Amino acid sequence: MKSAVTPYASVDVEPGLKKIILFEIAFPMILLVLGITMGLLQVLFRAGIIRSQSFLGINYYQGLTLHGAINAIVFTTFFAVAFGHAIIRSHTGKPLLLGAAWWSLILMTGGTLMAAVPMLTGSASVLYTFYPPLKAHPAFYIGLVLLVIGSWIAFFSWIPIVQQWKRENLNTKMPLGVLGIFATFIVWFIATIPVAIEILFLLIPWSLGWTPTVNVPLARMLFWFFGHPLVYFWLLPAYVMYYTMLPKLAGGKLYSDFAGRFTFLWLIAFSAPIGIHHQYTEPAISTTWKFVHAFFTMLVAIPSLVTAFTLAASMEHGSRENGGQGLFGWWKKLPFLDPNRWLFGYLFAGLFIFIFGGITGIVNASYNLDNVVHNTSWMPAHFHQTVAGPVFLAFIGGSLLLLSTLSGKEIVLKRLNVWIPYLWTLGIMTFSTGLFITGVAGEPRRTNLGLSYANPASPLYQPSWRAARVAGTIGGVIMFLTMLLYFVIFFGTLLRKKSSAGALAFPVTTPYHDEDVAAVQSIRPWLVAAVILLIVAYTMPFVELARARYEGAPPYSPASPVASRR
Ligand code: HAS
Repeated sequence: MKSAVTPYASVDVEPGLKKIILFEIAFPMILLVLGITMGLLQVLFRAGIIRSQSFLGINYYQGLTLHGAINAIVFTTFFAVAFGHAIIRSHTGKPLLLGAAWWSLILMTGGTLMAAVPMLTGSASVLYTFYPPLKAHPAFYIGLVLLVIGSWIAFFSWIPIVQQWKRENLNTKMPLGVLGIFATFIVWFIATIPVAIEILFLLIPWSLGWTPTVNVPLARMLFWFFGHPLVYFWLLPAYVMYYTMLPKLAGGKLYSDFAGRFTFLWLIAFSAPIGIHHQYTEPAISTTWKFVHAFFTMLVAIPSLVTAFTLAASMEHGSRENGGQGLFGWWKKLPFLDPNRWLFGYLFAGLFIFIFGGITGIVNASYNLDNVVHNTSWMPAHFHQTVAGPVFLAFIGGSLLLLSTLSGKEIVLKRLNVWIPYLWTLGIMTFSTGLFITGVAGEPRRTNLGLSYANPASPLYQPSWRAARVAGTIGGVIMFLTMLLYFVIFFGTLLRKKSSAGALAFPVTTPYHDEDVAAVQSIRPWLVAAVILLIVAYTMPFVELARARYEGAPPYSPASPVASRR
C-alpha cells in the first residue's frame, strides 16, 4: 500500500466551516490573554515580589486555577478540535458534517463560559487537577463535562467522513495527518471516560450536597487515569504538525512514513495504562502496581525517541536537498529565520525544548528518583518544557497559520513573528532552569512563596534558593513579554483587512521512505492492545482501593486547613 499523495497544498472550504474554525481559534486566544496574565501573577507571587494572599482581588489559588484551566484545558481542547476539523477536511478532501461541528462549538463554548463564572468569582479555586477535598461550585464541573462532550461530538462526526474516504481509496494508506488526528481523539476519548465517572458520580453529587463526603484516593486515581493520557492528547496534534509539516518546511521529505504511523499508534496503546506514575506516593496503591506503571511509562517514551531521530533525519534531508553540507554544517541551511517559512521556527524551537522536557520526564518516571522531585517546583519546570514547550509553540503557531490562511489575511509584523519561538525558548529555558534547581532543593510547587520561602520575614525563608528563584522570575517575565508580542501579531492579523478569499493552506510533506508495514495499517489491533493494557494496569489498583479503609473526606476550607465535619 502506498501513501495517499496529497496533490494540494490549499483547499477551499465551506463558509460555515471557516467561521467555526476561526471562532475556535480566536475565542480561546482571548481567554489565553487572561491565562497568560495569571502566569505572570504566579511568577510574582513565587518570586516574593507580591507578599499577600491575593493581588488586585485575585487569590493565589484562584489565579493558579485560571492559569492551568485556561492554558492547559480550554486552549488546548479548542485548538485540537479546530485543527482536527482542518486536517480531516483538507487531507480527505471531503466536506464535514457542519451541523455536528456547530453543536460541538456551542457545547464547548457554553461549557467553558459556565466553568469560567465560578473560577472568576472565586468559588472554584481547585486547580486544574480539581482534587477533592478541594471543592468547586457545581457549575465548574458541569462546564467541564460540556466542554468534553462538545469535543467528542466533533470526533464522532469525523468517523463517517473518514470511513467513506477509505471506501473510495481501497488500496491507499490513511493520510498520516488523519491517522494522527484519530490517534489524538482516541486517546482523548479513552482518557475522558474515567474523569467523566469521577465528575458525574463523585464530584457533582458531593458538590451539590447530595453526598456528605468523597472518596479522595478513588477520585485521584480516576483523575490520573485521565491526566496522563491528557498529556498525549496535547502532544499528538503537535506531532501531527511535526510529521506532516516540518519536513516540508525544512525543504525536504519525511524520512520515514512508518515512524509516523508507529508513533501515533503506539501512543494509542500506551498513553493510558501509566497514570499511577503521578501517584508513586499514594498510600492506597501497592509498590507492585506502581512498578508496573513505571515500566509502561518507559515504553511510552519510545515513540518520542523515534520521533527525535526521524525528525532530525528529515531536517537533515531537507537541508542537504538545499545545499547543506558537512557533518554539522547542514544545520546552517535550515530556515530558522525565514519569514515565509516562519512556522519552521515554532516547530523547531519546540523540539529543542522537548529534549529537556523528555529527559526530565524519564527522571520523573524512575520510581525512586521521583521521590526527590515529586510535588516540588521541578514539576512545573518539567511540564513547562513539555506542554508549554513543543505543544504550546505548535498550537500558537498553528493558530496563527489557520487564522491567516483561512481568513486570507497577511500576518502583521512578519519579521518580529520569526523571533517569537526563540524568545519563548529563552524564557522557558531560563524559567525552568531556576525551577529545576530550587525543586531539587525541596521548594514546593503550588505554594504562595511570597508568604513563606521567599519572604525574609517568614521563619520558612530560604536565602540559598534566591539565585535560582531570580532565574525563574526572569524567565517567567520573558515568557510573558513574548506572549504580549505574539498577541499583538495574532490580534493585529485578526483585525486587519483580508487580501485574498482565504483557504485551508498547509505545508504538506511526502515520505522519503514509504514503507509498507502491515502492523501499522489498521487502528483496530492497537485499540485492542490499549484495552488489554488498561485492564492489566488498572484492575488490581482499583481492587486495592476498594479494599483500603479510608474515611471519606469532607470539604476542605481555606479558612481552616484541617478538614472539619461541620
Ligand atoms: Fe510528564 C508530570 C513522565 C512527557 C506533561 N508531565 C507531568 C505533569 C505534566 C506533564 C503537566 O513519570 C504534571 C502533572 C501535575 O500537575 O502533577 N512525562 C513523563 C515521561 C514523558 C513525559 C516519561 N509530560 C510529557 C509530555 C507532557 C507532559 C509530552 C505534556 C505535553 N511526567 C512524567 C511523570 C510525571 C509527569 C512521571 C509525574 C511526576 C510527579 O511526581 O508528579 C515522556 O513521554 C517523555 C518522552 C520524550 C522524549 C524526548 C524526545 C525528544 C524530542 C526532541 C528531538 C529534538 C530534535 C531537535 C530533533 C524522550 C522528540 C534537535 C535540535 C538540536 C539543536 C539538537
